[in-house]
Formats: sequence, C-alpha cells, structure tokens
Amino acid sequence: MDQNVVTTAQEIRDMSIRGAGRIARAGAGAIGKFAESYSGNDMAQFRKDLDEAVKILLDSRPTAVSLWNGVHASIKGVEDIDKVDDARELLTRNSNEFIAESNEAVKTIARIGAKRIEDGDTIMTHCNSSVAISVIAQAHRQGKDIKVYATESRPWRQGILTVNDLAKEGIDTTLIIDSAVRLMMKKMDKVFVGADTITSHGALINKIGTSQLALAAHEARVQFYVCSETYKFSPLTLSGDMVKIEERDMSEVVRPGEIPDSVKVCNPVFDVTPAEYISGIISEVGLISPGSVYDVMQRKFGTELLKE
Ligand code: RI2
Repeated sequence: MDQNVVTTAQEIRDMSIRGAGRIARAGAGAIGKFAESYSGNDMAQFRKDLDEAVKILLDSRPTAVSLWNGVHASIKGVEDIDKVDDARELLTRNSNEFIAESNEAVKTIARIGAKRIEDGDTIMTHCNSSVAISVIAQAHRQGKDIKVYATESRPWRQGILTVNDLAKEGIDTTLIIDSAVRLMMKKMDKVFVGADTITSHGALINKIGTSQLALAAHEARVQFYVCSETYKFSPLTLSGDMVKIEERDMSEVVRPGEIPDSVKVCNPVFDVTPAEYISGIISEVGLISPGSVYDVMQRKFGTELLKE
C-alpha cells in the first residue's frame, strides 16, 4: 500500500495529526498524493487500491465525520471514470479543492464568529479547536478587550495547546481544570467550542466534557456557540446512522502499575450535546440554528445516501 497513506493514517491514529479540520485535510491530502504518485495503468486495480487506501484512512479515527467527508470529497466522481490518467487528475484536483475550501471556510467562520464577540466579553473554550481559536483571535485583532478561560481537557490535555495558541495572540488567557467549569461559568458571557461531528438533528459531537460546558452554560444563561465548517455535518446521520464515540487506550488516563489490574478504565473521548443547548452554529454558510442543519446538509450532500 501507498506508504504516505499508511503513515498519514498512523499519524491520525496516534494523534500527531489531530483536530477535526486537520485530519480532514490530511485524509484528503493523502488521497491526492496517492493518486498523483500512482504508477499503474489498470483501472480495475486502481479502484481496488483506492478502496483499500480509503479504508485505511477512515479506520484511523472513527468519530469526526470531517475525515469521512474530506476523503469522500476527494474521490467524488471516480466511479464515472475509466482511465487511470483521468482518475489521477480528478482525485488530485478534488483533494486540492477540498483543502483550499477547508482553509477558506475557517477564515470565513472567523469573520462571522468574531461579530458575536463584544468588547469586554469573557469567554470559555474547551479542548483545542483551531476554528474556535480563529474566531476568538479575530475578535482580539479587531481590538476587542476579551478574556478567555480554557479548560485543561483531560486526559490528552489539548487545553495546553489552546492556552499557548491564545497567549501567542496576546490574549488574556486563564487555564482551568475541567472540574472548574461549572464554578467558573458564572463569570462567562459566552462559550465557543469546535465540532467533530454535527448530526442531521443538530446535536454536537465534540471533545468529552463539551456537554458539561453546555449544561453549565444553559444553567447560567450563557450563550453557547459551536464553530463548525459544514464538512463536519454528517450526511451519514441523515440516513439514520449513529455516530461512533471513540474510546482510547487506558494509558492516556493512568500510568502502568498505578491502579490494580482488576480496575477497568473507560476513556471515551467525545460526548454528545443536544441541540437545545446550542445558541448557534457558526459555519462558512453563516450563523445557523441547530434546527437548520438538515436543510444545509440536503443542499450540500443531496439525498443520495437515503437511498442506500
Ligand atoms: P478543529 C478535536 O478533536 C476537538 O474535539 C476539537 O473541538 C475538534 O477536534 C475540532 O477541531 P481531537 O482530534 O477542527 O483533539 O476546530 O480529538 O481544529
């Protein structure tokens, strides 16, 4: 198998490449490179090898639909092609287009989202969402005086990346432990988080603990915004599929020998926030309500999957 596909899948699995947007672009990029460097001329063999490459990439992490969408956007139309040369060209173009559109979407979301941030706002964020951080950074660059509280996001501690990102921008940043969320929520004006997957009925699947932020925000009457490109909307949920919540190894939670062998460790890395806790989804097609996700999905993906 194409070495770059295998390496990319491995880097997504071990989280050296992480974040829903980045893994989508990495998956799309791997498909583009696979096609570009494909040396054979037999279309049937190309299809077989491509199927395997797609499977290897999609098996790397199960929850973020962005990866699925990035890979599928890159192979779109290959079923109608009968020459390897044409397939090579199509997949390379698709992949480049997806990556360019993805980067552009993040910029658009930053512009739209920054308008929801007012001078003097105190904001909480969770995990390490490049999109939520772009929104916050844009508001800061516009001269708005803001304070940000970032959760540690155990066990992987993506919050450390977030506070570094925010501090680099010169933003007034405070790190809190995950258990401090409810206590600190009273001081917040708004919450901005990212997304791994958004379902057809507007539920958010994001880093474990996100739903606790949403619950605490709801209780404290704090606005809760999700920053998400539309390729994090799951067309699979449209046809009834459930989102698989990834569970990762116990070594992320405890060190060897720290607990008795008889104790089990459960390490789910995402959770589900129901639509009713979400004030708005900031996407590249605008600020939308969770109830509008279905319409956006239909326009973007059509209803092909419903027939399968
Ligand atoms: P961006 C991350 O997952 C977080 O859950 C984050 O909210 C989401 O991806 C979106 O990230 P992980 O890869 O695309 O850390 O906004 O498990 O960067």
